[in-house]
Amino acid sequence: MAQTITNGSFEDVSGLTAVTEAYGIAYNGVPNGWEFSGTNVQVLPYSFSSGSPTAAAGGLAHYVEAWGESDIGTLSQLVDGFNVGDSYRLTFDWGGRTPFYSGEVYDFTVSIAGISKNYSGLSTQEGMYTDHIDFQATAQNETVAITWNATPSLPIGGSQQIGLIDNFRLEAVPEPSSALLLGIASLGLVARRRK
Ligand SMILES: [Ca+2]
Repeated sequence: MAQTITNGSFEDVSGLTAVTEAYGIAYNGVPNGWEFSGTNVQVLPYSFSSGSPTAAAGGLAHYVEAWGESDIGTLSQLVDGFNVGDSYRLTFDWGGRTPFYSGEVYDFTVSIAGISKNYSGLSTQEGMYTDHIDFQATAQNETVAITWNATPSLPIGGSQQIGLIDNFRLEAVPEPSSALLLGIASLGLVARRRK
């Protein structure tokens, strides 16, 4: 069965507050299906500014990012339906954005089932990149989370995070042994048909 992340593409902006800013329409508020521990999280169109990245393959219109001075927060979602011990892959698209101010960085961590990946650097890039985390389910429920880390040494009074993320999706990964057995079974079927 499928383990579905609700609104993993951040395309559902219903209920959020649309705010017309200098660079385009931003949607303030916690994205549907998600929880957020901080205060400043936004869903933004890829056209938000000249520095926004080009949408990743698939061309979906919005991504999510958080910003602030400190303790920016964690966006998370509890996902149901895992089989303990089975293997899964969490895939997502991430990127930086051309900074509004010199020296802005991105620094965030994506995690699930006790496995995490950190992304950090100077925000000079405009592209979106696809990465994934392979994990074994440790429970029927697992939390998908992205934490924007505070970086107090930065200008404008502290952190100004512009790390962004989009297109969280999950898939089950067949165990090598299972895949091998399936392969052998298929060969057996083919051999039988040839007789
Ligand atoms: Ca999207």
